[in-house]
Amino acid sequence: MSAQAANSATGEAAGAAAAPQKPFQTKLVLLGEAAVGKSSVVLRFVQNDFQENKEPTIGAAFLTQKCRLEDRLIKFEIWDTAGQERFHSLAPMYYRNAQASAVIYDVTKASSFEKAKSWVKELQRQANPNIVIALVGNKIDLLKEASSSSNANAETEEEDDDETATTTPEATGDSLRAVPKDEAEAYAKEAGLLFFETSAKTGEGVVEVFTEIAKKIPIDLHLARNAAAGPAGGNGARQASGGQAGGVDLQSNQQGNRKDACNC
Ligand SMILES: Nc1nc2c(ncn2[C@@H]2O[C@H](COP(=O)(O)OP(=O)(O)O)[C@@H](O)[C@H]2O)c(=O)[nH]1
Ligand SMILES: [Mg+2]
Repeated sequence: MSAQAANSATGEAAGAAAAPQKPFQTKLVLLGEAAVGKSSVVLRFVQNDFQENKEPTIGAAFLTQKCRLEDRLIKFEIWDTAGQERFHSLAPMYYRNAQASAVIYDVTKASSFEKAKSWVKELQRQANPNIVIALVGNKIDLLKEASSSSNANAETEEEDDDETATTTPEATGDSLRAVPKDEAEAYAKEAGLLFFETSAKTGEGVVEVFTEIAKKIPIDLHLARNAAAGPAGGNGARQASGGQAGGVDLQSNQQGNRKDACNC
């Protein structure tokens, strides 16, 4: 394995007082063009942090995060792959036994959406047939930024009513958006994918991606398979849950006091 299994951040610090339920382990692989924010989305999910100039991932990085979904404890084992083409041939190693995948693109970059679609095709052809795939358009904070700064510009540009200069996409409110949400959503629906838009920078939508993936993974099917393959791991044990129905309640990194499905 030439993969760099570094960056081994684990989200398992807390929870010593919790009942010793063995979590259901689920392998999730992140795919997408370089620089769309794969590592940043995971960093937001696992450590609730964001780095403005994140260094590119080499090979792949491995991180874990535990979540509670209703009465189930789920441990995401996340493989964050490098997006560069030269690492493409390593990808099957990461998605081969994955139960879930988040395929990420940058909403301001059309080519990254095309690349996301090609990852989806590859997964649908070659990955586990039950794999849960989420399509994730990241960096939506840039749209909001652009829209507020271009509103300010709009007034000064009004008198300059020439067709060539001011009708560029950059001059409009939704300027930076290169992938229309409804187009991506329609594609996701047709291809049977979950769909989200996120900002790793602000955190918007990130927890929902993992919550909805966790809900969609056919845990009982996987448990039945595991049981058939060997002694059961005790995943069926019940545990007192602090999580809301249908939500994911992370077991660690509890910063902040968010009211949605997850505390991270
Ligand atoms: N504005 C903004 N920048 C982001 C976001 N996510 C990632 N970035 C930036 O995009 C660059 C690439 O991010 P990275 O996570 O390394 O992308 P990766 O190659 O797909 O893993 C970095 O400079 C990040 O700070 C986001 O949601 N919003
Ligand atoms: Mg990366």
